[in-house]
Amino acid sequence: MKKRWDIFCKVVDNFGDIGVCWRLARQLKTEHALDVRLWIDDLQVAQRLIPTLDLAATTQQIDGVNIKYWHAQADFSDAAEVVVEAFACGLPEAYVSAMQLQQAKWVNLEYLSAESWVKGFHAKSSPQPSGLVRHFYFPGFTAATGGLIRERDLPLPVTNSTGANHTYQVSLFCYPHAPVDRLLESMAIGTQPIHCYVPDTTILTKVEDFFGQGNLKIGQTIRRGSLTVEVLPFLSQTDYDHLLTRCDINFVRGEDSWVRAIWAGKPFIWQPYQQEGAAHIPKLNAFLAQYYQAMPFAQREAVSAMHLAWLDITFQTEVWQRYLSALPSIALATQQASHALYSQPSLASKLVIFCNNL
Ligand code: TRH
Repeated sequence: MKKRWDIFCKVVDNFGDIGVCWRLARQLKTEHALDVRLWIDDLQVAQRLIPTLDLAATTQQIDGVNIKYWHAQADFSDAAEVVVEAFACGLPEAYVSAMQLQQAKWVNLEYLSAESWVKGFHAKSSPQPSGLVRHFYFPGFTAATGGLIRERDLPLPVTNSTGANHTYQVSLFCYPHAPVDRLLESMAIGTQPIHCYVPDTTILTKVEDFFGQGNLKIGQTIRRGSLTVEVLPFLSQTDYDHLLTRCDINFVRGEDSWVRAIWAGKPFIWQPYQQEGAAHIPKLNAFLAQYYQAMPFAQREAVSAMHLAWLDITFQTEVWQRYLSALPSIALATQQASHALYSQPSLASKLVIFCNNL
């Protein structure tokens, strides 16, 4: 059993890198009793998800995880037995030398995708000039991949009633190029009352533009037609997870909030991270085909149309209305699909077995 693990996290942009690494670090510590150091190169971004993080401390312990500030002058002389390089972030040269002495096991944690090529690349290895071997670990949705990040004690997702006369609670987290104004307009003109929570992110200006009101404040609510928008602070990761479980519909993006929406088990619309050559479109389609495979055709059509419209500035109100009309059956299918994934071993437990067998 290899006890000492290091995770290296470079915050490239957004919150997904730290979001995934922080979750994984805590699970390795609390569920597998490993000694985990999490190296983070940008404490300021990390602090938004982990509010108790001290920006001035180069070493600190939170939830049992030893968080190290990753900077050029840090001491890299002591390598762990297992090293997780998140998203090909690159390891410091001095640290790789220390890994050679230690004969450390080296795993690169890749991005999540439901595409079929993933199973062919998962667990492949690449010998390095240093004599070390780098292994590729792909998260995924099937037994042939590295699994999905999920806490061991996470309750099974449950569905709220989405019956008539119920105000739908919606959470909205997306990239700023999403057709936010058209979505809000569709919500405002519909007959279904909607309460939309918007955590403070880069889309706030788009919300302000829609209401024609600058400088929306945290905690403020604002109404138009059937729509009420409530501005939330940027939440801690734990509070954000709770928000997703409370809402009837979640708009999520990237990687970590996407997986979290799956575990919340509520209908969700995922906006993939935009990639060069529109590589995010096959990624989206592969996920929809995989996740909703058991869903009746008409509902699958409504879900798929909604996801594609959400990528497009010509977003049509009818697509949103069709989605809402199908919501009770989408909710049921979402819960079933999430339950099916829940029965698979989690990423952290598969990763521990994988690394112990290296
Ligand atoms: O921020 P993201 O767009 O991250 C992305 C993706 O990971 C993408 O694949 C990657 O290439 C790019 O970063 C670099 O979306 P994601 O992955 O959902 O991460 C957001 C994290 O922020 C997630 O852990 C949830 C958390 N969060 C909060 O803690 N509080 C909040 O209020 C909100 C809105 C999010």
